[in-house]
Amino acid sequence: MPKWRGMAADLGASNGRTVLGEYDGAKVSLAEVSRFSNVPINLGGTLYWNFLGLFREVVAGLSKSSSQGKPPVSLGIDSWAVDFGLLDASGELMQNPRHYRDHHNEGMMQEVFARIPGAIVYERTGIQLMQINTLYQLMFLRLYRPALLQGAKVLLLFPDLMIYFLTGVKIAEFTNATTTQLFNPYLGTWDQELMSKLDLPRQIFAPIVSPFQVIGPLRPDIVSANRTEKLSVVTVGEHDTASAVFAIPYEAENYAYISSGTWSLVGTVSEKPLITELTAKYNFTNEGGVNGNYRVLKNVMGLWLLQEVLRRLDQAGQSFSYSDLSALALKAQAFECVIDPDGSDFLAPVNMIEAIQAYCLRTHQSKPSNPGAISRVIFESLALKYRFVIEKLEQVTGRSLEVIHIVGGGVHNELLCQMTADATHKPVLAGPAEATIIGNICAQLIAVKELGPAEVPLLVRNSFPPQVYTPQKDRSAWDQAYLKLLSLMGERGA
Ligand code: LFR
Repeated sequence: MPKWRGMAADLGASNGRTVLGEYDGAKVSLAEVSRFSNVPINLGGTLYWNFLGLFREVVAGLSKSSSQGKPPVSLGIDSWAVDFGLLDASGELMQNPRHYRDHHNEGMMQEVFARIPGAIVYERTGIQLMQINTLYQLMFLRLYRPALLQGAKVLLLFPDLMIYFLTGVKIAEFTNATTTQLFNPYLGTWDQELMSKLDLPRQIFAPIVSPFQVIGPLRPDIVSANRTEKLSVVTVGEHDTASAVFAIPYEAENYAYISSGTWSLVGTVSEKPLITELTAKYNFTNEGGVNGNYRVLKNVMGLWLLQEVLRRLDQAGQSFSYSDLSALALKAQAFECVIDPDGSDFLAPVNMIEAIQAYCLRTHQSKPSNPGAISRVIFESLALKYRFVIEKLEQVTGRSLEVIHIVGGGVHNELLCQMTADATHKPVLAGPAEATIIGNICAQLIAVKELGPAEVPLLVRNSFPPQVYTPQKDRSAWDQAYLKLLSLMGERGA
């Protein structure tokens, strides 16, 4: 019998899972209960998440584990950040939450900056200026859906929306709240002044609650239908990246991390937010961490590029898996082309393959013409971009970052892990792949007083030992390709 059993509901941009975590006093182990795809829906030209379907899946996961005789005593929910639902005065969901890649967000940064300069928005929030942020999504509503915004009583970010429909309690979990770009880390709360200046409703933001708190039991209707009497919902790092970084099995403090999934979040951890001219110049974000610290990081476009290539190939009747593409990339010519993965052409293109080919031609390079060549360009370019971000991180923190921890699904991609070590000339410690779920489970263990926050890295290391990748000795080819990336980005080499 384990000492404790809890459930993590982890909602990712392409699929979600419910997973049981068990703790025996020395190690954590995981057992997947359910896995479901998360397919956004284009309805009338707007891209939405399927909130109702995802909610049903989370409840079904709880019900399944109880009926298998393994009822969890707690539940923590995490998902991507920035997206939200609005509730009206009677607590009804007014609209399915929109997807951060919905094209209506285009141009909204400019609308905000016409009212408050971007530099001030950054200074007040420390959050990278990115079109996906809640702030810009709200600007769209304020300008083009004013009635919706006026009728809204409460705004809840995605996991908080789940928590509300599970428990009836309305909160804004800290780590996720910071990603909205409406949280002021100096004030430690919502930035009312920013909201007023943009004429956004100030009263719709819920009270901010930190991780490790017990929120309460499930609504009676859910309990009786699913035999979940003993379960409490607790707050974890509801932002998936916060949970993933919380589970890094680090030994010394001087590490960089890459939380590698649909996005690659490349950063380091800081006790205080770092908001300086230099962090502004490189658009580093300061997202709230599970421990109340801050993740100084940048979003790199990540495996989204590959996911979209796979989707495109599939549509064209060519079915490949991730490992097929990695194997083909390994055999493809090295350094045929370099792209800046964060070029705006790659955020939501109709056809990722064509977008990459057009970029290469436009920048006077050859056209990668088969799946292996395209995948190789993606992997090499990601590894080079990681190097760029880590070098800038060292510059803005004034710290030398000696190792790189890679966590998240990208850990399974051995080629990319090795390329990351080679491109950066730093050792890589890869794992755990399930960092988000493990971080979610560990936060629950803290909430129920089984564990202290400082014990997490060692517990994770003992439970899921990371794999080491050592950089190859000859750095010249990578260094040359790096100069190419810098020139594509309009940066000068060191
Ligand atoms: C990763 C992630 C990133 C966030 C992006 C959009 O899943 O949460 O941290 O920037 O998704 O929310």
